[in-house]
Amino acid sequence: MGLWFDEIYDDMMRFGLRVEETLYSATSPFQKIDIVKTTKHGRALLLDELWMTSEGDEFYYHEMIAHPAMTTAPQIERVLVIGGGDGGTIREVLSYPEVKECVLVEIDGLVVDACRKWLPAIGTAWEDPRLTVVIEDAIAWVKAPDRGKFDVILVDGSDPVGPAEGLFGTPFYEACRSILHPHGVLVTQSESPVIYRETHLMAVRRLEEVFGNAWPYYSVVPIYNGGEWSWTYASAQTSPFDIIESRATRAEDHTRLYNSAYHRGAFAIPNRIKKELGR
Ligand code: SPD
Repeated sequence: MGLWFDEIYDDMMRFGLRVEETLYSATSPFQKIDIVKTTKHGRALLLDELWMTSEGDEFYYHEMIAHPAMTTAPQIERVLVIGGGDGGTIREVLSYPEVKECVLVEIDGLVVDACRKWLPAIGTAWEDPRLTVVIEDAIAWVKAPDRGKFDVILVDGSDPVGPAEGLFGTPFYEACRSILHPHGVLVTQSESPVIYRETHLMAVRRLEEVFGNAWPYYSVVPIYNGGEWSWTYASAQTSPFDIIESRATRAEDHTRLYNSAYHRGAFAIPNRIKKELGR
């Protein structure tokens, strides 16, 4: 049988991968961090025993958190990434030459150190001179008075238990709005519409209240329990349907999933969610 690692959901459902070896294991003040070598997906990161990303499937998540905002925001000079300590989201952001500054605010420095060492195939942009890495609690960081305004904010947190819980709260969304240009776009990972439906709906409703508009969108992430995953796009003035085709076409030079047709399709809301959101 060998060694398997299972992420167990609510004592009812599990998603497992065969693991050949544990490469790194530590407990930070915030969480348990493991990097393992899986047979199917190569090296993978777990936080508090939940799958976060893997070399083999990471593009499903990182392309979809980054490109819908990056191809529609009118300006993409200043980008803030919250969480994202594995480096996959900043890699996609920094693939745009229009980006002049990208700030990554991650609460757990140990995650960044471990991923830089053990997941270099995912984090290929750590040395980009446009990047500033800040190890701080983003919930406090976004509230400080001197942050300036951003064009895009991407919230790449873990599940809303432990350190990431506040990343789903209205006060955090309000603080993000205050440091986003009115034309700016915020995208947050908004959980599985299959197994965390209530959390998903709550995030969409809160973002809609704060920004006036919120569009959930959907795709798959093979290593996440439930399979189907969601992100939510919020902006006071910008629509996710106004794709700047020249940017999308350039992104497609390297993307494995994302293209502008996929982007449009991802914003189709499944009926069960549509009804719950009253749309
Ligand atoms: N259930 C896992 C949710 C994790 C979302 N963030 C993943 C981090 C990848 N950069």
